Amino acid sequence: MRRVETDILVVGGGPAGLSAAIAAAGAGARVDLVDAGAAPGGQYWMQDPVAGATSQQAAEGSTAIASARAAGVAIHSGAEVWAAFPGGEIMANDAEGPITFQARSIVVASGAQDRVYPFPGWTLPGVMTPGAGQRLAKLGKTAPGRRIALAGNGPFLYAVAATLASIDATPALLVESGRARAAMLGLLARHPARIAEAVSLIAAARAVPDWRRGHVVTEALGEERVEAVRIAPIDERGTVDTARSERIDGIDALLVGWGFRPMIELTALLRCRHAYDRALGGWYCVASPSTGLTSVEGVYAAGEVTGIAGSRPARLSGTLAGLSAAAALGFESAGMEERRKGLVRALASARAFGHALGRLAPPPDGIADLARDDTIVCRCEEVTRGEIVAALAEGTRAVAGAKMWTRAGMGRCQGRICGSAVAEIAAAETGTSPAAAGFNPPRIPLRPVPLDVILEATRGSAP
Ligand SMILES: Cc1cc2nc3c(=O)[nH]c(=O)nc-3n(C[C@H](O)[C@@H](O)[C@H](O)COP(=O)(O)OP(=O)(O)OC[C@H]3O[C@@H](n4cnc5c(N)ncnc54)[C@H](O)[C@@H]3O)c2cc1C
Repeated sequence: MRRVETDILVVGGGPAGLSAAIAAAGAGARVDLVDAGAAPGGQYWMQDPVAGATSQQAAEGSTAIASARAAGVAIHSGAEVWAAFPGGEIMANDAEGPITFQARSIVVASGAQDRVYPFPGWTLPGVMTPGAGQRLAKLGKTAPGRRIALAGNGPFLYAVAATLASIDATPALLVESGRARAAMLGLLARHPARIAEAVSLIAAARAVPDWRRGHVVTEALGEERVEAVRIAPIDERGTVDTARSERIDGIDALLVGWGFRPMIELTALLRCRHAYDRALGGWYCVASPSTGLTSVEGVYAAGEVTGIAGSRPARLSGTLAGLSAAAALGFESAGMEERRKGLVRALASARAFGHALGRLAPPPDGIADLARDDTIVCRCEEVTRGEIVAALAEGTRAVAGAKMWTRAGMGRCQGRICGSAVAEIAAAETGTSPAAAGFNPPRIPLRPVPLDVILEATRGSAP
């Protein structure tokens, strides 16, 4: 079995992880970076292993990857971390089998994933997340359909519209819950450096022939696959007015998402402190704004896992965490303290913008109530909303309790997909808050791994 001893292990090769690795290696630390993707880059700097860097984002990513290699970072691509133990032992698995890392410090930069809420018809073929549709377009140069409906909230929808347009697959319909145009203009006035990016994203949205603001998709309709969608407006009180719903036919792909949720499974396994803010994606790992250190000694966190804020804060927080982790191990260089102070200031401003954006376009209240009693909420274990509501009526109040009662969140994704919805259903049914409903404590293995890999990795290792 491969065993790697290192100063700093970075988990995640997106903008945050690559920035952390470059900074820490530049300071003189031995750094290993492990990333699940076929190539590092994460979401924003996604690399196409076949076509190479075909966009500005991908080109920035390939420059960062080259810098990391030049700084001596050992990059382990196609490797998924599935276990972590106190004391810095981390287990990953790649095509050749298990790798165990023994690190003096860890930087978790595990990013985010699309946040979804179930609704009738969401399990039909042709319904997917905007992130999945974007990935198809970016990596496969394949359109998810011929008449695409794109729905949810936030500027990510515009970014997906732009990516689809780049392969001549401009969506036919854009259904967006928000309509805070004045507030958006006010925010841009306070952050003028972001205006050019905003203008190009809005142009991508404008190119969509049918753009409905202040609406949500309430149902996907079809026999074998999605063929139509039902949409409804949001009324003055912010609730979805299903009485005024409208059916739109001729749709063969529906991309729905409600921003992102931080991937906290590893930081939770490492027992770091977490906090809840719906506008930041729900549960996120709490990290010091001046170092990136979490509540656990030697464990740092950077990027979207510390709350959804965007790619610029991801880069800045990664550099800050990498420098801080290196300094804590004694790798200090001249001018490092000044550099860190500058990073802290830039990060505060970049995060303020990202967080304000999240607060402008939160998922509408009651969005989890679109699911009916017979709608599947947990896709892995096929648990319906009605079963979860019955468990709540019998006495459970928390996400972890609903899992024990119904198996929701017990399947192979461990609740990464359904967790946000179960928390909001629990909050609505019991009159509490999603924060009070908590989250599923993650279990080893974090990701599905073959049994022989577990056996080989754990032989003679920590329990
Ligand atoms: C689907 C999706 C699409 C996005 N597209 C855009 C976009 O077009 N424009 C934009 O501005 N922002 C986009 N974002 C927002 C994105 O989060 C960026 O802000 C940026 O990529 C965040 O950088 P990060 O390093 O924090 O995380 P990421 O870029 O998400 O990188 C995290 C990396 O960690 C890896 N990882 C996670 N867990 C493990 C594990 N257990 N083992 C090994 N590796 C692991 C992941 O595979 C990933 O490569 C997108 C987000 C998502 C979820």
